[in-house]
Amino acid sequence: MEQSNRTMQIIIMSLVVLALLPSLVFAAVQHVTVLPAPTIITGQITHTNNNAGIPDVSVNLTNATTMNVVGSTTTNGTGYYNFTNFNAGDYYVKASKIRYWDNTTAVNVTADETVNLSLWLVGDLNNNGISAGIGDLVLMNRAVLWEIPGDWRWDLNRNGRIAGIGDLVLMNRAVLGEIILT
Ligand SMILES: [Ca+2]
Ligand SMILES: [Ca+2]
Repeated sequence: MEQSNRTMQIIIMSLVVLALLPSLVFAAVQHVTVLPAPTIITGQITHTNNNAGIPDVSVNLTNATTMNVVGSTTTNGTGYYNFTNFNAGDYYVKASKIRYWDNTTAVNVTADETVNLSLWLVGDLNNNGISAGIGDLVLMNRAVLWEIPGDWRWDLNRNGRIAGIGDLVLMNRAVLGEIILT
């Protein structure tokens, strides 16, 4: 009788395992497929005027879904940076350094990616690598007089108005060496 009970127990256990098997296998497969591969982003941050690498640029990696900053680094002496060991997905790469306009780009990371960005010096309207030179002042004056169209780089006081009087005042003061445009 005891032997028969034991046999029955084994049979029931076997049936339970068999019944659970498909969901166990499914769970295992699901687990494998949702594990994204770790990826790498590398790139160089350069000057818009001569494509030379810029050192000491802050580069942030933001998850585009959660908007959490998941990585933060600084460019080396030749403007290169990298992010390692994060999951594939949608991200923003943002480069910023004082005296330069920020630059951000969206990137869909599926494998290792190269993301290069260029930075524009604030107040360098003619893009010759010198902020608040005479050529920049001439351009600002002409845009204020509506002789040429300006763009967002002409909004030095960041009030949303391109080539306004406030922007001209800032450019004048920078040309005179009273302030440094940032
Ligand atoms: Ca200039
Ligand atoms: Ca303005």
